[in-house]
Amino acid sequence: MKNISMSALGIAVGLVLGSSMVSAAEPSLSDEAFAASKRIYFERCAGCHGVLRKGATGKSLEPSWTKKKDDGTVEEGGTLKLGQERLEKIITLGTEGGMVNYDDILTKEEIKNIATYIQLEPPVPPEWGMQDQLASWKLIVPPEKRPTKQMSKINLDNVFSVTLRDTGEVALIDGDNKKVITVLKTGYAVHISRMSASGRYIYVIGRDGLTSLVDLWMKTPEVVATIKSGMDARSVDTSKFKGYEDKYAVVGTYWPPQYTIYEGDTLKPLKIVSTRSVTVDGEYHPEPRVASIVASSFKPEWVINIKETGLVKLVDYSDIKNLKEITIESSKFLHDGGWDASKRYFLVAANMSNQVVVIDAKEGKLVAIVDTEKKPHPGRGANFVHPKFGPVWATSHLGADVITMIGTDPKKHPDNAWKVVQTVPIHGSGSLFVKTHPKSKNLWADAPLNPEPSIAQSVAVYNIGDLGKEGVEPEIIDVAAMAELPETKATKRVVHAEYNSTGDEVWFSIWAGKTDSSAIVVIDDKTRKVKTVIKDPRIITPTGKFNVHNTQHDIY
Ligand code: DHE
Repeated sequence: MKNISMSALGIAVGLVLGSSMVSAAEPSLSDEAFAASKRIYFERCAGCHGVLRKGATGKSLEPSWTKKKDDGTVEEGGTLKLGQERLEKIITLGTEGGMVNYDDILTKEEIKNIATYIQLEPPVPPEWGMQDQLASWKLIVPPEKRPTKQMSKINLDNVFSVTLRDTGEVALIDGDNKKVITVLKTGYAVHISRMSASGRYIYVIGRDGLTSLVDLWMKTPEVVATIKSGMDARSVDTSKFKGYEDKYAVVGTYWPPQYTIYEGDTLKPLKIVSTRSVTVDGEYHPEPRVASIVASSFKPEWVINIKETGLVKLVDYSDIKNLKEITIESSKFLHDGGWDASKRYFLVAANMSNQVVVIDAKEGKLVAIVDTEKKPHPGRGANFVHPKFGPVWATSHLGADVITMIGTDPKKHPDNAWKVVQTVPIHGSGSLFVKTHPKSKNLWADAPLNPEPSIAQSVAVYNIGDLGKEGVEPEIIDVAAMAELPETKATKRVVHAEYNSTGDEVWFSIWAGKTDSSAIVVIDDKTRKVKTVIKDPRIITPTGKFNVHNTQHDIY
């Protein structure tokens, strides 16, 4: 069994020179442990810390910060100054800053090995170009063999595509009768589902970069095409502008750092564009990952947010051969975001800068960079009319126990536009998603990454009509208890609210352990009481839920 170590040569030299302390301090792993840790790092850590470990939502984990120096002391001047023991502790227990505890996810041995692994130089994954993509492309049912009209009687508008995080699947659930229509194999730890402009196709992106195209018109919806867009991905969207409906899809990858444009109904790759470039600070970055993507309704354009560089790209898809990109300088570590209610302004969290960036999709320029509390994390955010400040967009925070509201109406409420008009307390930090619906009077927020189980298992709900009053407090609802699931070791994190198409029900996922049976809790939005608990042995680790109508029309 060969050992992989940081500097085998250095150790040999050290031994020859008689400095045995060097070899004692040098982290090393067997080939097997290295390969297993590499997989765990990719599945659990790379999303926040980056494949090259330069840091983004998570801190830099390059050996200069993680590894003790050869004399056994820790690096000075950095924020981490770690070493094996402290790394193991952090991975086991998590941190206040939003890193989850892994003691109920990984074994002690895995934690020990991953702590060692991140003190070794990161292996660089291969590139993934056109030839690789074409070789991975599977057109399972070509367009001419697909139905020409909807073959089932399902109310497609109210279907939910539900991520089953740890099984590499999505469940399609009929929102009318709450029955699972089908469970489809997709990529590993699917991240999001997005709809084509017509509402016929669902595009599902796996963390492993596998893009799957689902045709809802079939009697039982099926995956009709797949392609491996890269090794690591989070975002996908489609061409939604008039005249381009269902024509193109675009997938952004974390690795390689690039986006790819596809034929909308086949996933045939048409063009790959690298996002490697210089950051807003003027430094070259080798891994600027594609975070959120949205489709403009003003122009044939996608808004593509590049995390590490802090650049927002407005990509004109009207002429793919002569592709035009507008590059907007904003703020670093762009992550998730959504449209304001008018769909003219896109608000995106620059989460590690504690800011929200506002882009005007009509004028194609930066409008504002709004300072907020620590680590805003909106999902797509929530739009509603505030009783005092007019139209606002709200976000919750990973790093602060508040909800932030930003004014979004520069015409009628110019004094409030692009300012934080109010913050209200939430039951804890570690919140990921807020949600409302144009027909609802409620604003909901989860807190699944809070280290305290009673907080992670509950949600906060606000009366929108009361937000103008002094001392607003939310109602806290223990949604995990509503599911009446058996006791488990893992926290039953309640995550991601999504409304049904008529806006009178709100759905929450119970994100439990990967072998625990789980559920989706459907709450009556008016009474805030449980309406149905969707249980099915196939529902394992449900997280994101995407209602066809709301996703198709960007309603949130
Ligand atoms: Fe997400 C959206 C990245 C962890 C559930 N997540 C997004 C988006 C990005 C992103 C860039 C925006 C996509 C878009 O709109 O085009 N997420 C990341 C990460 O890098 C991170 C922090 C770490 C990782 O390894 O992936 C991460 N995300 C998670 C989770 O652990 C969550 C809670 C559970 C899960 O399923 O993996 C999770 N992310 C989601 C969901 C959305 C999302 C449900 C879509 C929200 C929406 O309403 O649109």
